[in-house]
Amino acid sequence: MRRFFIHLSASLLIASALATAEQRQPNIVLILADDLGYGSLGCYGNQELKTPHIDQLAAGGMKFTDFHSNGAMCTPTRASLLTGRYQQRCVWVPDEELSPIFRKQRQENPIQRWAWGLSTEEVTLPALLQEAGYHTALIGKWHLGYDRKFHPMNYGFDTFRGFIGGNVDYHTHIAGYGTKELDWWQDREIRDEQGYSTDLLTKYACDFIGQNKTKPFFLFLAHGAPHQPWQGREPNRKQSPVENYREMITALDESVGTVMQTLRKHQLETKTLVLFCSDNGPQAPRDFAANGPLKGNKSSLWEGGHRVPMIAHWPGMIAAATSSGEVAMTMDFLPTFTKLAGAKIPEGHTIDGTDLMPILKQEGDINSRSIHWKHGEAWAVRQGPWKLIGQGRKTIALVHVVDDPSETTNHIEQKRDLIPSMRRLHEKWEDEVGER
Ligand SMILES: [Ca+2]
Repeated sequence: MRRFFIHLSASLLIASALATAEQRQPNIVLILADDLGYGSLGCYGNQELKTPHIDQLAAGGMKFTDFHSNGAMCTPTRASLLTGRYQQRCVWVPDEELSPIFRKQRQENPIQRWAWGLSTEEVTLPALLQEAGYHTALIGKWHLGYDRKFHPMNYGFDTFRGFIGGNVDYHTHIAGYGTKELDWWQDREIRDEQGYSTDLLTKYACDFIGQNKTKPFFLFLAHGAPHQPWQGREPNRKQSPVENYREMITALDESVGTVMQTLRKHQLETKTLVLFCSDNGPQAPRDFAANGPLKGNKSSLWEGGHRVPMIAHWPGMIAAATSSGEVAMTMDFLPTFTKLAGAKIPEGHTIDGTDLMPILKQEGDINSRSIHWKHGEAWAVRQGPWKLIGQGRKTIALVHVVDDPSETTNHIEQKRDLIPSMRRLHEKWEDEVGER
């Protein structure tokens, strides 16, 4: 009998140690939509489109109403996501250093060929999680360098399915610009296959979850949808751009539903933090209300360029049906995920983002910091409810983006006293990240 109890308590100890380990290292699923606007989902007020699966995710988790992409375009945001730093602080390697083959391709087809890559010296989220024992996958879009030396598996991803460039044809998987070659990868090999890319990526994401159900994993599902070209599931069906666009968002919504169903099937829902967000504001057909009340679209530093949907879901850890007005940014993912994983950021290495778990658990706030954007000559700084927007040396607008998210009232005259300190804050930031 005594032996039985000893055995039992030892088992309990092991079980509780395992439970703690599981809790310490939750799975992380990050689903990134491409060019999805703030107003393009049912749960963010879209009237014409049904997105039941994403809405369900929002109803069971925390829906952010003041979340921002670091950039107003794809590549900058992705760099900040992977590094936890302002993309302006990251090291970028120019094309002069690219391989001779790539340089030759570029000479032959210079139009729109992207000429930079994120340095492999950067400390990246997948590499940190990999070191902490996670199995890591990028399923979807990369867009941080075309050359093979910028291949995602050189940055800490154990596996890669998807495309390197900014977009592909959803049916043929031919690169949208650049070489016009097939851009569809299985790890380090280019391989063609049949299928609609959103659905293929969903399948690979679910396969990866199934293969890794007993160990911690990081799944970065970086959908191409609803980035151009606007193509529905049937390659030969005649539809308007808006009809295609709606179908792309439906496929994206179904992808979220299928991923969640797969997590439930493997009983991983309570062991997995799921985040859904977009990399920048919309580029959408003119007749589609992509941005709700916001002004501006992709590439703009009005709210429409960078305020994006963000939903965090984790039953048991994040209370259901809550909504957060906290100001957060893409670069916050790295510190959040690495802390959850128990991963170690090298000593002395600068991270700009902030751990979001206190917000997700409703135990703290981070609104005292200022956050910054720069897009060409355009710049913006957010401090509390105020956002100052400028172009070069010129100050263009001061807006109260909490009361007036549509940015209809410019307070540049009435609130003149706020401007010098905000400008100084932004200049200090520019000096710090090396943007001036
Ligand atoms: Ca994008």
